[in-house]
Amino acid sequence: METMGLKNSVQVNDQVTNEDPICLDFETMPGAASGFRTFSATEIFSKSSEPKAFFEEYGYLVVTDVLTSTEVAEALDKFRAFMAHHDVDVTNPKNMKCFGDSFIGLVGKCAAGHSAMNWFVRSRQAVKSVFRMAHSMSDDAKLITSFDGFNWFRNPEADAEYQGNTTQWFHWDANKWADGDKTVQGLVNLIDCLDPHDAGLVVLPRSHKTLFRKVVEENPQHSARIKHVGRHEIRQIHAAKIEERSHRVPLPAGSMVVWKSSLMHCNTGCLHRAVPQPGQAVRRLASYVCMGPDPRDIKLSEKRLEAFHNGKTTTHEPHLCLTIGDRPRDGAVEAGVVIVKEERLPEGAKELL
Ligand SMILES: O=C(O)CCC(=O)C(=O)O
Ligand SMILES: [Fe+2]
Repeated sequence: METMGLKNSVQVNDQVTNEDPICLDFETMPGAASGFRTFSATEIFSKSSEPKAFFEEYGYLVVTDVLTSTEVAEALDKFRAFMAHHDVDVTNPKNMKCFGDSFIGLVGKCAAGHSAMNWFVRSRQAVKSVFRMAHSMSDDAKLITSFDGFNWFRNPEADAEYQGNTTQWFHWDANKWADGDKTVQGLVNLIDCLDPHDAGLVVLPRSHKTLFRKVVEENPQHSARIKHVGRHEIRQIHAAKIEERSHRVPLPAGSMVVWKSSLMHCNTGCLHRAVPQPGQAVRRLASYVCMGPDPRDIKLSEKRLEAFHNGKTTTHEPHLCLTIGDRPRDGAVEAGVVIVKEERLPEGAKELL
């Protein structure tokens, strides 16, 4: 694999000072320009070893063409229907209510994790194949999905309150030290986000090998979610370097990005400097996807089925099934905007339960 001339070893400075308790040599992390490469769904299906090598080295991977343009259009229709059911007309840039978190764009409420859009997206063959590759799983090993929600950003021109850059929330989603390297999360992007100032995921490449490992080493007793350490200590101490060496991942519609939950990341909304797209009400739509091997634990299966039937959105941890968000609103099931019955699942979805 092309290593882009980067040093492979992680260099750690031995001198601990109060200002820099982590003491990492950031020079071992590539900046925005280096390291960025995309792969196609065809390369995943052909079982090329390069995508996996890239993923292990940088902690994330972009795969294009996981959805065809027809599938993207179908997912967008399902999104419009879901939002219309909650009185948000996403075709009207001048009259769009906030729905979900306006700062980071995340939607977990109203059974977003069981929206017809999310179930449609997560049951695509290419999406499942990317997770099999990431977890080194054979084609016949059972994958389970989490019930993640989605993310949308409105056009900043349509929203005077909108803050734009949200890159202050770098974090890890890894739940426990030991789980850090195991969990793989991702998203499928449904609207082109190619302009350098468009909304999107921001990653700190290779930080799963550097920052994450160092924090685990230095906090062996830590049992809370790692994201809290990421938020309050490292992120502040190294803010300037993290900003400088992180990069926003440009994505065309129908592409997907997967990353290790031990990779430091955040997202950004669409900046005011982005090329205006007159009439385009929604500037980002990403369906979160997250799958892993089935640990074959009966208690977990029961918990997951209960979350499914109650329309609970979950965090990006299928093996833990931590629920967030509330139940579907009245009429959502009848209107077909959420799926909380096994017989309503799209083809290829039931096997993920
Ligand atoms: O919206 C994104 O690109 C990523 C948000 C995030 O941090 C996550 O889903 O874990
Ligand atoms: Fe995250």
